Amino acid sequence: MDSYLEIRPQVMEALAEGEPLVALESTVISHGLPQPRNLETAIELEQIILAAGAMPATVGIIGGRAVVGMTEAELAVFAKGENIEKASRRNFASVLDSGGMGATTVAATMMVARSASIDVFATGGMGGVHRGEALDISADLTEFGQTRVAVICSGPKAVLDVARTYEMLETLGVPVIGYGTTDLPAFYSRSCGIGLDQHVIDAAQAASIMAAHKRLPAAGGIVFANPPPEAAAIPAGEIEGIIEQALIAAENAGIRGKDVTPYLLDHLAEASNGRTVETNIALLRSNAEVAANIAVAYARR
Ligand code: PSU
Ligand code: MN
Repeated sequence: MDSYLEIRPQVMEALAEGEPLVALESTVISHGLPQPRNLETAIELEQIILAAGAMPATVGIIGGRAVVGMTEAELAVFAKGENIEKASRRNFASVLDSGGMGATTVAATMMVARSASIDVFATGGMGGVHRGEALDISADLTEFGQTRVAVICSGPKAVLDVARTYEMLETLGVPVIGYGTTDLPAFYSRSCGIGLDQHVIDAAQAASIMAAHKRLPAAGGIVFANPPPEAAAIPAGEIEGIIEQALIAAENAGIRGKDVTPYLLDHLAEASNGRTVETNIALLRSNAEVAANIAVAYARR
């Protein structure tokens, strides 16, 4: 096994037995959700995956290795967020080399999941093409183009240019497959007005497409787009106003690079009196459960 990985025993065992596994990222813990909801959620997502019959493996960089299967104590340290670098592919080696801690983004977690032979990964919303002129495009997209992991998420984050993100995914050859929907969800919203021409109705069908996809040369990632639960979703029209305010605030504060997404999520949480946080958690839970079901169906094949 690649030496940059530290695969924990319970994950190693599940891999050896051919049991279903679901990877989880740690940027959402350290930089995406406020305390103490972030730690509660990180623990709960693992419980949901276990209850659905799969092994959870939260990924983070600790002491020069990419840990696959963080402990609860480690999750608690990441939830505190002190000295936890947001690590994507571009700065992964620096964080490893520093010997410090790094919270892995979608891109970095996909890379680690592939190295560890984990085929399924659950998160909230993916990164993508940011609005405006800055040519700020998340490395999540290029990772999807090259790394074969099925990622269950609720579409691109609503703060992005969702239409351009979808076009970019098409260019990169990434299947974007609605899970029980024919509309592209946009994180907080069940629909953003973009229709999907590929969809599945259940986990077995998702696993079947994954198996076909694996047969292709240089197969990259797959997006399974699972809309947020009806009760927690916020209609796009209702959230757009505060997103625009958040973008203006970020611009005025001179926020750039990897700080943009955490800043925007934080701003939305405050401006909505915590409503976006509850939606984010509800969709994370749902995505974890769907991911576990897909992992179980895939492992059965
Ligand atoms: N999903 C969430 N909350 C988050 C993220 C995803 O519900 O905070 C994180 C992911 O780790 C994703 C990152 O990779 O936001 C995107 O950051 P950027 O736009 O800087 O690539
Ligand atoms: Mn960026």
